[in-house]
Amino acid sequence: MNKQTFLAELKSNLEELRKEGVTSPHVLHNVLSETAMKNLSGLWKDSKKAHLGKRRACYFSMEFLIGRSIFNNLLCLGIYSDVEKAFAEAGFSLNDLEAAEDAALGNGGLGRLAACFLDSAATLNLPLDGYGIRYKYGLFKQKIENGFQTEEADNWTKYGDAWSVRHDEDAVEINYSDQKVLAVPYDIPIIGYGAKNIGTLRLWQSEAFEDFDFKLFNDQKYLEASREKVLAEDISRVLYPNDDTREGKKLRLKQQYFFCSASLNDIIKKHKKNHGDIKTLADFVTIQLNDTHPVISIPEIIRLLTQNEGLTFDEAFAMAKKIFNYTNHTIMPEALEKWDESLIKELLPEIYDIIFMINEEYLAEMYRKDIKKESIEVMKIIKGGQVHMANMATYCSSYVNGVAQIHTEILKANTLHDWYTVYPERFQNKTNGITQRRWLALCNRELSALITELLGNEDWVTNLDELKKLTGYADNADIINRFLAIKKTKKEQLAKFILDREGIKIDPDSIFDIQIKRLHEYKRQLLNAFSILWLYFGIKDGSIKDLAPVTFIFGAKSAPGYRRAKAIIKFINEIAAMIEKDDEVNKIIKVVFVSNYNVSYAEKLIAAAEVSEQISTAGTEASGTGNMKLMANGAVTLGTLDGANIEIVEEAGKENNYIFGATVKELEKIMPEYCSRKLAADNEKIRRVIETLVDGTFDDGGSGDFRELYTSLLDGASWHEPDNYYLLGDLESYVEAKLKCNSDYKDKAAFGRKMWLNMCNCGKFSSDRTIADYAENIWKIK
Ligand code: 26Q
Repeated sequence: MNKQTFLAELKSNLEELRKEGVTSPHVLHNVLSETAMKNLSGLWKDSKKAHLGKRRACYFSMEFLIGRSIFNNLLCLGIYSDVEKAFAEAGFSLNDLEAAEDAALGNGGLGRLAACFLDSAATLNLPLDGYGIRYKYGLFKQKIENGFQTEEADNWTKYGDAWSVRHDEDAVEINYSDQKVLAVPYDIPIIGYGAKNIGTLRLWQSEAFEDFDFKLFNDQKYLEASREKVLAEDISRVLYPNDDTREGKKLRLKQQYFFCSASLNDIIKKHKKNHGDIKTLADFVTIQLNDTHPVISIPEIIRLLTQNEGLTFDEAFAMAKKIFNYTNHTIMPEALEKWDESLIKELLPEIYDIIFMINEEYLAEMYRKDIKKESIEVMKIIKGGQVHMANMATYCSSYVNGVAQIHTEILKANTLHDWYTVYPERFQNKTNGITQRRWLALCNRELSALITELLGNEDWVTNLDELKKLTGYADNADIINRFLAIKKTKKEQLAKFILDREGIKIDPDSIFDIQIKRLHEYKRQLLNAFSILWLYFGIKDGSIKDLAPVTFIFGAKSAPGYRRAKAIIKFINEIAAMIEKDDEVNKIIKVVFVSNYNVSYAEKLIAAAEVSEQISTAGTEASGTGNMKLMANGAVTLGTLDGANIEIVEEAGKENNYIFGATVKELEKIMPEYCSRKLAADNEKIRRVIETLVDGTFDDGGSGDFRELYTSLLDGASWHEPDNYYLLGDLESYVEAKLKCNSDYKDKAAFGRKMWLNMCNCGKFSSDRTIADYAENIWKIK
């Protein structure tokens, strides 16, 4: 892209707007984005051609949580400051474009990871393209009303979608047993840093063949006239808001098949056009399955290759095994995706037949290999009337990977143990990563400037290991003071934002202790809440003195139907209100639950954080990626030895972080005999804290939900043991670590040193490293 041409065009467009008296940030956003899109179209075309000409990788994912594109794209195009200046000169402010919507086409970690991966691949100049769904409504917008979460639809394209290009010429017909729809692709450019390569995210939208039945309309049957259209558009209407597998809904399966079938048709068509022979498909294309959500691709590619391309089943199956790889993102066996056989049979009869054949193939192979009966049963693809997607994925993939060392070890030892015994060579680890472009360079421009100044160049933006070279400044008081001053600036910016958005005033001189992630029992936001109550009671009874003022910030969305998670949000808000009213405590502790936590909010929270709460029960969080973003911005981790936390403290030093709680190994011993009731009976402080759920301290709006939380901790429920995430067991050691952290904070230089060293040692957690590893050891692309 020619910077001069672009800027000249932008300036003239802005001048026009100025003359017309336009002030709408949406109009400004669209004009800027459209000008950029026009100027990068040449490079994009070239990149697309280059990707199709060689071996390439395709990332299949139900979710791409890209967030707001505008600022990131300006950064990657190298025109951020120029545009900022052009805006100012025309009497506008670039900051106003924060009104632009986030594209929240994902739930959380898995979706954001997909977005970081595309960014890294584009920057590394690797041929990787994303395929997913263009949901009309992304993840719901959250409001907090009277302490309760409420949901609203997220109509993210309301003011247009300047970063997408529709490609009607590539529309694909998708067939279900009783319905036929059109999949229309919209392409989003993924701009590599420095704009030398542009990747493509292709999102499919579902449409009817005929918008409208005129005959019915003329008969005054208005609703029926639009029936086909509504039913077709239902398929890509909304992102499912659960980030676990509770829903076995037909529409979700239709979504999965919809984008998999469309993408595979597209890939096959492009391959034939560029390379002629279908038989070389596996030489030119490799597909990464982001969890089991796109695993229906496996039977679908076999269907396409046998029905349309004349391959035999054996040939097609062999090809599929070469093409696909599967990433697992969850340890918990109960979360592994299964579909009722009857549902697949009813909706996609041909696909069902192919799955059946794959299962037969599986059985034959296991008999040949003389695998023992019980093992064969465990790994079966079809059993108990259901299709087990993780089994199909593992059986039909070249490589299977977990997303952090410990997670991969647990997969091999438990979740996919039998598979590991049969195919050990298939298993790899790919510890997750995050892109430092968005999560440091963009969200913390002040810290970026300091880093660049000290290193003398910007190389770290594409090589995060460079930050290690700054280790020596840890004992340099001037530099640490500058670093802390920047942190203070980011805290002030966040405080202002929270005041505007939530109407809540927070003190930038207090410790910013932050837990931001989806709301889940295993992530233990409730444990954090209990620890705050522990501090509260400690201050009240005088046992805790001299606490450094601290602000606990939560950001989390609960799945709309997840009752306990919603109860936890209300509980946290009740605690916040109680403390706020207490003049003895409210100068020392403040609790804020921010509303509608999303990518853009994350950028602000992460840059301002000092303590990163990563407190999942050991063995439950596959990796976590927020932990990495917070580390890169200099927050210390207060966490368990779970997921990537283990690797984080390996890199940054245990002495620079606050680790507590039972380990995976310890829990294996503890859990079978664990009795939360006895623990509560023996420990007065634990009892004091959990009794607040039932003693009338707090109001759950008469729902009985707080009592239900209480019961789940002490008595369990039909589907789980009491306190199965070990909140009460870890509570005391957690509070200890929190208090230690709080007391350490008072020594500004020493604490600043810890924070600095976390930043310096975050290099491993760049998604550039992760993607280079996938490219070399799984995709074999260059
Ligand atoms: C499946 C079927 C039906 C409805 C919903 C779902 C569904 C949707 C989203 C299941 C799972 C998810 C998302 C899972 C997720 O985000 N996992 C996280 O992945 C991150 C990236 O690897 C890890 O860092 C986190 O540890 C993991 O929790």
